[in-house]
Amino acid sequence: NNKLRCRTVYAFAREMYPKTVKCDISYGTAGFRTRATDLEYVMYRMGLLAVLRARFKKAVIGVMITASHNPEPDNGVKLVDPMGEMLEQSWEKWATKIANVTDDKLENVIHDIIKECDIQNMNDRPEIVVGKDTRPSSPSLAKAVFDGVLAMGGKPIDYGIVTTPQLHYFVVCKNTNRAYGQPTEEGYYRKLTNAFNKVRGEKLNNGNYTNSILYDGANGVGAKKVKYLKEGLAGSLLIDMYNDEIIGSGKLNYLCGADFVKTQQAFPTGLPRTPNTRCCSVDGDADRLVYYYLDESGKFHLMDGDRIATLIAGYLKEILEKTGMAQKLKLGLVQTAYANGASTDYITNKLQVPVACVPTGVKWLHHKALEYDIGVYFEANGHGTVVFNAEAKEKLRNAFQLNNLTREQKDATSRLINIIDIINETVGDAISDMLLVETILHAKGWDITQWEAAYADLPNRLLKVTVQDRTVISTTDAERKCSTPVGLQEEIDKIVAKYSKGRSFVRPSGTEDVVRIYAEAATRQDCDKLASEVAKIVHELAGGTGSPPEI
Ligand code: G16
Repeated sequence: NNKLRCRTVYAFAREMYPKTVKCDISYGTAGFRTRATDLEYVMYRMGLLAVLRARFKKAVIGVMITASHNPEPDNGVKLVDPMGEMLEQSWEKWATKIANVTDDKLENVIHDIIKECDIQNMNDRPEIVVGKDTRPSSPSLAKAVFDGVLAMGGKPIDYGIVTTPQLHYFVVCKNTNRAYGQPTEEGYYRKLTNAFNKVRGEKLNNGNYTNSILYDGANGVGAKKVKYLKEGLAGSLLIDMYNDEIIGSGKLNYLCGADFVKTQQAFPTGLPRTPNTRCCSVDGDADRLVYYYLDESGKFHLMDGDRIATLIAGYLKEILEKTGMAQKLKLGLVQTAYANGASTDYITNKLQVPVACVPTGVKWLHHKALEYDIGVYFEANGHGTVVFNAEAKEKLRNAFQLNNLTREQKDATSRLINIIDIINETVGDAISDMLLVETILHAKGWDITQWEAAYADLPNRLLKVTVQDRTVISTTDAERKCSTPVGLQEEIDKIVAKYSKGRSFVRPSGTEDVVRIYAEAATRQDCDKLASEVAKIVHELAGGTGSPPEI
C-alpha cells in the first residue's frame, strides 16, 4: 500500500506538478505568498504536508488558499492547526523544506518528516478541510492541493469559497466534535447572529447609536459572505454593502479594503461620502477589519485595530467588573510594534489593562493572548480577536448557575457568556469583530465620534522600501530594533532622537517582497519627515532598488 502510494505521490509531483521555480520561498507571516503562477507545485506539496500533519496530530487540518490583502495576481496558502492556530512553528521548517526541494528529492524529505516526527499511522485517512478566496487562480490551485491530499491518502473536504476565519472555525468545530459549533457555513452564521441578536435585544438603536453601517467588501469573499450574514441578522443590523465586483474583475483590494484604508489612511473608492457615517472595510479574505468616517469638512478619521482593541478591552473590563469576577479572571491585551503609542498609553494608564508586545503575525499574538484568562489581541491593521480560556468560560457558566448573584451581576454574566459566542475565537475574523464592535457601541449608546474621543492617535505613517534581498534585515525585541545590516539601527536611533514623541522601526514583510517602515511622531509633519528619513537610510544601507518612497 505504502509503496503504491509513494509511487503516486512522486509520479504526480513529476508529471503534473513539477517544480518550475528555481528560487526558494519560505513559509512566512501567513504561509506561502507569491505570484499565483509560481504556486501550483507548492500547493500540491502543501496537500501532502497537510496529510502528514493530520496523521501526526491525529486531527483534522485546514488548508486555506488566499493571498488576503495582496493584489489579485498573487495567491498563497497557509495550514491551519487543529485548534485553529497557525501551523506550529517547528513545522514551518518542514513546509519550507518540502516546498523548495527538487522533484527528485521530494521522496527523501517526506521520509525525513515521517521518520523525525515518528508518524506511524500512515494508513489513516485524515480529513483535510480546504477553503479558498475569490481569486481567479484559486480553483486550479485548490485542485493541486486536493491532488496532494489524495496522493498522500488523505480525504479532502472542499468548503469552496469561504473566508479565512470561516475555515479556521470549521477546523475547530470538527476537532471539538462540534462542541465549538456546526462545521458548516450555516452553522457559522447561526452561531454568530443568534448570539448577536440575543445580546442586542429588542432595542435596535440606543442613545447616539444607530443600527446601520456602510460596509466595504474589498471586492472579495467578505462581500459575498456578508449577504448570508444579513439574512441571519434579520434587520437587527442594517449593513449597506459596497465593493462587491464579480470574481476576476481585477478589483480585489484595489483602492478599497482594510489594507488600503489603513496603509493609505484614506477613504476607499465605491462608498458614498456621507459625513459622520460609520463605515467599515474588510480585507481580501475577511480576517481584518477597520472602521472610519468622514467629518463635515470631508476629513478622514480612522478607527484601526488599536481602536478596536481598546474598545473591546475597555468594555470587557467594565462588564467583568459588573459580574463581580474581575479579581478572578485575568484580562490582558496583546499588540505589536505597529500599535500607536497613544493606544498603548491609554490601555496601560487609563484602562489599566496589562499589555504585551509581540512580533507581527497572528501566531505570536494568539499564543501570547492564551496566557491570560481573557486575552484580547489585535494588530493595528485590524487583525485580531479575543480568546477565553476553558477555565474562564467554566467560571462564568458556573457563576451564572448559582443563586447568589445580584441582578446586575447576573445580567452582566449572562451578557458576557453570550458575547463569547459572537466572537470567533479561532482567529481574527472581520465579520465577527464587526458584530462585536457593533454590540459594544450599541451597549454604550455611542456614535463613531464618541468612540474616537477616547484618545488621540499620534500621527503615523507606513512606507514600503524595495530592496534586492529583504532578508538582509533581521530584527529583535519584538521587531522594535533591527540587528542587521550592522549600523542601521544606530542610524535610525539618531534620526528618531530629533523628533518629539518619535518612534520608528523597520522589518522585512512576510507577505510581500518589501521592507516595511513604521514611524510616528507628535505632529503630522514630523511624522512624515521621520518616515522619509528612515526610508532613505534603509534604502541606502539595505540595498534599496529604484528610488526611496516619496510621501
Ligand atoms: C498577514 C498576517 C498578519 C500580518 C500581515 C502583514 O495578514 O496574517 O498577521 O500583519 O499579513 O504581514 P507582513 O507585514 O509580514 O507582510 P493578511 O491579512 O494579509 O493575511
